[in-house]
Amino acid sequence: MPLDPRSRIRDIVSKMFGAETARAPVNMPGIGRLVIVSNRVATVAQMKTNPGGLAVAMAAALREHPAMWFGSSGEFVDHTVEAPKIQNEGPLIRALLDLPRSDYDRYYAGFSNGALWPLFHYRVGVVNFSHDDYAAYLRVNEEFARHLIPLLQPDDVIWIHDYQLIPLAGMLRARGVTQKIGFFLHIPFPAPEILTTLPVHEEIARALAQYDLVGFQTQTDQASFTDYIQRERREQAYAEGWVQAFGRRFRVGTFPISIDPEIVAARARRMAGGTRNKQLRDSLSGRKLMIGVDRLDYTKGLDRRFQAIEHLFEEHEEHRRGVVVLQIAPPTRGDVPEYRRVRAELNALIGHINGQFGDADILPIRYLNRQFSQDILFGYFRISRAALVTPLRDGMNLVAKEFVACQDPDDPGIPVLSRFAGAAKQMDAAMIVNPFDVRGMAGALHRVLEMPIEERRERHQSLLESIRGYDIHRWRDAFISELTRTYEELIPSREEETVDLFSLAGAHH
Ligand code: ADQ
Repeated sequence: MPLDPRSRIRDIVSKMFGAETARAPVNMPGIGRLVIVSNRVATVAQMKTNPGGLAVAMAAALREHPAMWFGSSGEFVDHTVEAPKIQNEGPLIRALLDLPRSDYDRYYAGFSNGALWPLFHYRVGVVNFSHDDYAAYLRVNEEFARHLIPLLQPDDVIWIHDYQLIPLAGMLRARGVTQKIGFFLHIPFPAPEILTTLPVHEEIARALAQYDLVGFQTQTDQASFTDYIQRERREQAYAEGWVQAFGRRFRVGTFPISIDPEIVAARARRMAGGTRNKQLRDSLSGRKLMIGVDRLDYTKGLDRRFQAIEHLFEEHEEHRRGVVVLQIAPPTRGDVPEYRRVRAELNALIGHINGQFGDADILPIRYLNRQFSQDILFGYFRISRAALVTPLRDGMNLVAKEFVACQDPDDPGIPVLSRFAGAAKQMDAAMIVNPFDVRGMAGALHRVLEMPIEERRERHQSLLESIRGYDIHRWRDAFISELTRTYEELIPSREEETVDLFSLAGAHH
C-alpha cells in the first residue's frame, strides 16, 4: 500500500536530515501558505543528494507548513503551455512550468547570466547586454506571472528568489496581486557606479521597488541599493530599512543565508569512517589536504587561487611533496562563452603547475570537473587542513560555512576566505585574504599549513559559534517575520497608493 503522502515527505526529510537531528517546528504561526518562486525547482532526488541552501531551508519549512514551490521545469516547449505541471507531496505542492524554447536562451544565458550575473559581481568588462535579451527576460517573467496567479490564495506569502525573477512582483501587482511579496537576492548588489552601466538600471531598480521587502546577503549590498536610491534617484532611504522610491514605500534588509550546522556535521561524521574517505586518506600518504569546491565560474577566482598555489610551491619547497590540493569544479553555463574561456585557461594553468612541481610518484593538484554528492564532499572537508574559498566576489558562499561545520573540533581545518565573499562578514576568525593579491594568498596558505593546533581550535570554535548563531532556519524565519511585519505596517500606505492609482485613472477619463 502506498504511504500516506504526509508521512512520505516526512520520510524524505528525515532521511535528508537524520531523524535524530529533526528540528523544532518552524516558527511561522498565523501566516498563510508559503509560496516560493525560483528559476528552477529542486526535484525530490536533488533535495536528497545535493540540497542547496534554498532547498534545505524550504524542506525544513515544509515539514510543518503548507507551501508551494513554483518555478521552471527545465523542459521547453514550442507552443505556450496551458498550465504548470502540479506535483503534490504532502504539504508541498511543486508547480513546474515548461518555458518557451524561443525565449529561454535569451532570458537565461542572455540577460540573466550574460548581463546581470557579471554586472552584479562587478565584472563590467564581461557584461554582454542586448535589448533583445532584456525583452525576452521580461517575456519569461510575464510567463511566470501569468501561470502563478491562478494558483494563488488570498493569504499566501510570496517569496521570490534571485536575479532571474526581479520583475516578477511588478508584473503580479499589475495584474492585481495584493498579497505580501518579498524578494531575496542571492548574489551581490553592485555599487551605483557599476549598476548604472546597465542601460536598463532604472527598470531594474523600479522592479525591486514593487516588493514589500527586498533582502540582501550583506549590509554592503543593502547599502549599494540605498545609495543608488539616494544618489541616482534623489529619493529617500530611512532608518530601519524603509525606502520611499518610484512612488512606493517598501523595506530593505540584510539576511545572510546560512546552513544547518548540526545536520551538516552529522553527515560529515557519518562519511568520515566510510570507504570513500579511507581511499582518499590512504592516497595522501600523510600529506596535508587543501580542498576547493566551486562551480566552474569566473567569479570564483580559480585562476588567481592556482597562481597563489604556484607561488607557494616556488617559495616553500617543503610543500611540494607535503601538500595535495583537491579542486572540485563542475562546469556550469557552458552556453555562455566566458565560461568556456575560463575552463580552457584553468586546464592550461593547472597542467603547467603539475608539470613543474609534480614528480613521477606525485601530482600536487587533483582537478576534477564533475559533481559529487554533498555527503562525499562533507566527508572530504572533514579530513582537509584548509578550504580554498577565494572568490573575487560572492553573494555569500555556503561552502565556507559547510567546511567549518564538517570539521573535527579536536583537529580542525581552517577556511582561507576571500574578503569579497559575503561569508567573510560573519567569519572573521577564518584566514581572510584579498583574492587579487596572489603573493598575499600564498602567504596565508603557508600560515594555515603551519598553524599550531591551539590556534586552529580557537579559530574553529569561534567560526562555529557564529554559524550556529545565525543558521538557515533563523535566516528563513527572520525574512518571513520581517516581511509579515512590514506588510502590516504598510497596509495604510498601500491603501493610499491604491487611492492614488484610482485618482490617476480618474484624471485620465
Ligand atoms: P553558488 O554560486 O552556487 O550560489 P555556493 O554558495 O558556494 O555558491 O554553493 C551552493 C551549494 O552547492 C553548496 O551547498 C555546495 O556544497 C554545493 N556545491 C558546490 N559545488 C559542488 C560540487 N562540485 N558538487 C556538489 N555540490 C556542490 C549562489 C551564490 C552564493 C550564495 C548561494 C546561496 O552565488 O554566493 O551563497 O547562492 O544564497
